[in-house]
This record gives sequence, structure tokens and C-alpha cells, in this order.
Amino acid sequence: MLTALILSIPSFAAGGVDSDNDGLPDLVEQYATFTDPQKADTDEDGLLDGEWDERREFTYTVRVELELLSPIDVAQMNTRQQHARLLDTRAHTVVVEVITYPLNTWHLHDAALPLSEAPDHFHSPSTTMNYDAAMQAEILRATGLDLATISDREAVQRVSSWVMNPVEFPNKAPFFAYAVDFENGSPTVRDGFMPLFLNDNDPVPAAELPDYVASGSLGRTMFTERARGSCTPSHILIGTTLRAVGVPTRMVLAVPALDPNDRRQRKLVAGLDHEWMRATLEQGLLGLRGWIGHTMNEVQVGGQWMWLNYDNVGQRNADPGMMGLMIQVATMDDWADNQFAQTWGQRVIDAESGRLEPALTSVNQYRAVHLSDEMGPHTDPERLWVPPAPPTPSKLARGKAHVNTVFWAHDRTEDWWPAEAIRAQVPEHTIVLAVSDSRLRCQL
Ligand SMILES: [Ca+2]
Ligand SMILES: [Ca+2]
Ligand SMILES: [Ca+2]
Repeated sequence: MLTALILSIPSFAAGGVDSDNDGLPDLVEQYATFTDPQKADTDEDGLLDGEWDERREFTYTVRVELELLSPIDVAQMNTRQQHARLLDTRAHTVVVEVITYPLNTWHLHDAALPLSEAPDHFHSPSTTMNYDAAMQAEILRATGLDLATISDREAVQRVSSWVMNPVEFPNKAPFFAYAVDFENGSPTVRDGFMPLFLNDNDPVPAAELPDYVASGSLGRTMFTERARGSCTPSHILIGTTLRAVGVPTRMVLAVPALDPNDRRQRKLVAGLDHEWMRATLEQGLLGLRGWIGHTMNEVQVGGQWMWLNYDNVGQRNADPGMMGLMIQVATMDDWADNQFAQTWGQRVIDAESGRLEPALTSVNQYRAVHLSDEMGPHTDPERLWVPPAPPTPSKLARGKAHVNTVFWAHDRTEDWWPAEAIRAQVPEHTIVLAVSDSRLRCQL
């Protein structure tokens, strides 16, 4: 018999009805944890399905412990594809435990999700997603959308595809998202950040700076200039166009499950049991180094917040093309709400001068402390999403390789070298090539 239990369950960003009152919404039980949405204790062991370890018993999960640069709001890390809780608070960092559900079946059911209304402010103009009536009219005219007849999912797909069309948006927006504060409601480059984030070789005259900063920070300016850029400005632009057609949209920041710059963390991947997950992570991390994070949109479709990655609606967390396994670390109503310039941006500045505090493992704001996976003891394989065959590294023709980085060995410590680094001797020095195929051997 089930007795009353004291639960310590974090609030879930992925909300909805919880019919059996076990702390997990019905849809999360159906498509992520595979527990019974009508039964509070599916395995009848006296512990509710929503208890931290119980939610792993009916599915495949990956557990990551991440040390993250503060401030982090763990509530923002609870989504429909992952759950998170705080383990430790340190001087400048927090340690967060994340349980992810890489074989969830959300994408098979998204189209049939029931509709619900999101609060108005998620589709109102905001600081960076600052659409106006003229922009709204132009989007509707250019895309031919009839909002009265199409579903919200179709609206997301058509508008994001339109923005991603290089003919419609041929220009490049500059990137300096981690250099900008929005203290007075308009983007301003922080003191001292200019040389690093703005192109030194082509300095922007002071009088033109506000316009230049707007062209990489504000959705309406990018729309007018038909410019999109790297992930952050692109998703500010996409978010602005989606809000303009009434789709509730916000911003998320995701990081890989480990810092790709650290070979010791990369070795954690080999400890995973699931062959497909291991291969997906190895492929996703291949060639990644330096400063790695990914901004996306989160759109509300059918009452569920789901990732929109450029024009991929319902982007999955495990993807060999997207860092292997993405962990959501921040959820923002608007990009202007974050403190990334003071934190991660400042870290980039500090790295240039060689004084990184806290150390972590590189310029990045995160490091993996632990990585493991588990197939729950009650898992029914029929219910899991069947992943495609494990990705294999692309075969390179003899003598051909993509060389991503070349540097003198004595310029960097060996710990910094990416996993795919190969060494070659040249007179008096060792040169290191970072390539995109670890099996390649070459001679200089
Ligand atoms: Ca439930
Ligand atoms: Ca249940
Ligand atoms: Ca139980």
C-alpha cells in the first residue's frame, strides 16, 4: 500500500496535468519517463514515480553532474527532456545533477498535442524581440500565412524556414551577444569588451556604434537589414518573427554534456554503456574546442515548450550533429534578461589575459564532474524511441582531411589538445593539427 511520502521534486518547466499526483505531468510520464500517468507508484515499491531515482526506472537515462559558473537557476534547467537539481553551491559555481532522457518519444507525438493558451507576454514585443505592426504585416504578406487556418506548429515551421532561407536573409549579423548589457533597455557594449568582440581590423566609428550593436542584438533591426548571424543573433531574429505571428517564444542556452577542451572529460564518454549514445557523443564532440555553447529558441506548440533549433521544430537533446547531447542551462523570456556579459563574457576577457577564476577546465562556463548512463530495470524496449544506427566517423579519402586548427605544441599544454589532435615534427618544433577524423595519420 502506498503511504504518504515527502517529496522533494523540483518544479517543472514542462508542466501540464499530473493526474496521479506523483510530481510528474502526464505527458512527461508518457513520452519521457514511461511510468504510468494514472498510477502514482508504477512499480509498487512504495516510492512515487516522481522521486528522483524512481523516474529513471522505466527508461534509458544519462546522468551528468555539471559544475556551472554562477548564477544558475536550476528551475530553468527542468524541461521536457531533462530534469535537474542542485547538489552544491560554491564560491563562484554551482554543481547541478542533470538526468536526461535521450530516447524520449516527444517528437512522435508533438503534432497531436492538445492546444493551450500561453500567457500573452510570451508573444508580445520584448527588449530584443522588438517587432512592430509594420514588421508583423510584412511577415504575413511575405509568407502568405493565414493564422486563422494553420496550426501553431505549422506557423513555427513556415516562419522559421522563411527566415533561414539565404535568399530572403542574405546578410550577416555581427556576433557579440556576450559583450552586451541591456541595463537601460537598449544594447550597450560593456567597457573593455570592445577589442575582443568587435573586429579590431575594421574598427567601428564611435558615432556608428549604437547602430552596429543594434544590428547584432535587436530582432527588428536584423529583420530590416535582412541579416542573421551565429546562433544567438539568429534565434533573436527567429524569435522576433515568431512572436510577431503570435507564437509564444523564448530563448534557451544549451551546453554540451562535458567541456570538449578537456581530454579527461572526453574520456568519460567511453564509460557509457549504450553504444548509440557513446557514438552520438563522440561524433557530436568531434572537432569542438574553445568556447562552446548553443543558443536556441523555445516555442510553445500544443501547450508544450519545445526547442526550435533554427528551423528544426522539436530538436532532440541527443543529436550527433549538435554536440552529441545538449544540456539546457538557461531559459530566458528575452535574451536581455541574462547576465552572460558579466559572467561568461567576462570569462572570455579574463582568458585573454591568462587569469581564469574559477579555474573550471577552460574558458567555458561548465565542466562535467560525472557522466554515466543506465537502462532502468523495468524498461520496456518497445516504448523507447529506436535510434538510428550509431553514427560512424566519416571516411576520408587518403591524403584529405579537414584541419580545423594548427598550433605550435609549445604554445598550449597537452591537456588543452582536442582528442583528434595529431602531432607532426618539423625542424625544432612540434606542430599540432586538430582534424575532424581521429583515425587519420599524416606526415609532414
Ligand atoms: Ca503523474
Ligand atoms: Ca505515475
Ligand atoms: Ca515506485
